[in-house]
Amino acid sequence: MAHRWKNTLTAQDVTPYSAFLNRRQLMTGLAAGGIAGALPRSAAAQNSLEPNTFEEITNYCNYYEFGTGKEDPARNAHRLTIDPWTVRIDGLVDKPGDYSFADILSQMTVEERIYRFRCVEAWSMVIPWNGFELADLLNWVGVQSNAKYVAFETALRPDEMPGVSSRVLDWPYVEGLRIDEAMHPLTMMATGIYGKDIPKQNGAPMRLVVPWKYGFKSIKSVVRISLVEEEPPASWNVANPREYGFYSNVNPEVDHPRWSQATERRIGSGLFAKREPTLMFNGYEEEVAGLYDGMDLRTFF
Ligand SMILES: Nc1nc2c(c(=O)[nH]1)N[C@H]1C(S)=C(S)[C@@H](COP(=O)(O)O)O[C@H]1N2
Ligand SMILES: [Mo]
Repeated sequence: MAHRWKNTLTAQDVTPYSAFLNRRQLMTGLAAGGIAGALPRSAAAQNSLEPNTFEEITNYCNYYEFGTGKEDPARNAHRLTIDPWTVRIDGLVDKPGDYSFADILSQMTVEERIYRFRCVEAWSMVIPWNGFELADLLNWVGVQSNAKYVAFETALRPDEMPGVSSRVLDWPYVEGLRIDEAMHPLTMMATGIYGKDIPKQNGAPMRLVVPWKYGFKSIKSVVRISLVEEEPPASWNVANPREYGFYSNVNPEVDHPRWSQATERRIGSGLFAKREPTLMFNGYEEEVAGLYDGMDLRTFF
């Protein structure tokens, strides 16, 4: 189940470099075939497919409801109360309602997915998420045939979120996907990182993860999911439509008006590390390019 998708990195693909070294040391004493077999692993490690550490993932965050500094969410998000947590699922669905997070979880199969994560600001990480496919949730509530988009909304709690007194964005934070993007098996609702409950600064108790899109599409702490007919508003697109499109697929060939998107800085790679090339659809081209057949990706950026 977890590993149907070639570009879904698995624990085997992203063996930490230290583990690889240990294995290679072990294998050096073995047959030559063993060494050759270990070499591609070296290439993979140098290509930086090892996951970021839990500390990196949970201390370098964007969650503007808790402040615009990268360390503000880690410092402030403890104020968010997540128990109880209710998600309203409404619009063009057979079973609309207010679902508790616990009810949702009890219906879903949680698995590990190690995904590349690329922020529009040109930094990236590799994150071992735990979560379930959004499609499973949507199928459970029953999507009606006229639903064309899915709209998402983050909690808005001025008492708990010091960042919302600033009007950097229109609150609540909202996002949207086309229905085929939402139903794609790579699209998940994350409920954990490294096998632990997802920390509040990363979007507890559940947040969207769309690995082939810029990070801001992956909306945190979701309280509402609506199936709709028209393209829903998306916070960054509303704030600056010239700079942030509705689709926001990772694309090294379409630059942000103020910076290049051709390369990225891997968080944790060190001050003097080389920037890495950004991959089309963040490396998930084989799986998702078909969703955009016939679309001009410069127009629909
Ligand atoms: N509600 C909400 N969701 C959000 C954001 C935000 O400010 N508010 N920031 C987005 C951006 S720009 C990115 S890059 C990712 C960051 O996720 P992470 O902090 O877990 O790495 O969350 C996205 N989801
Ligand atoms: Mo981002």
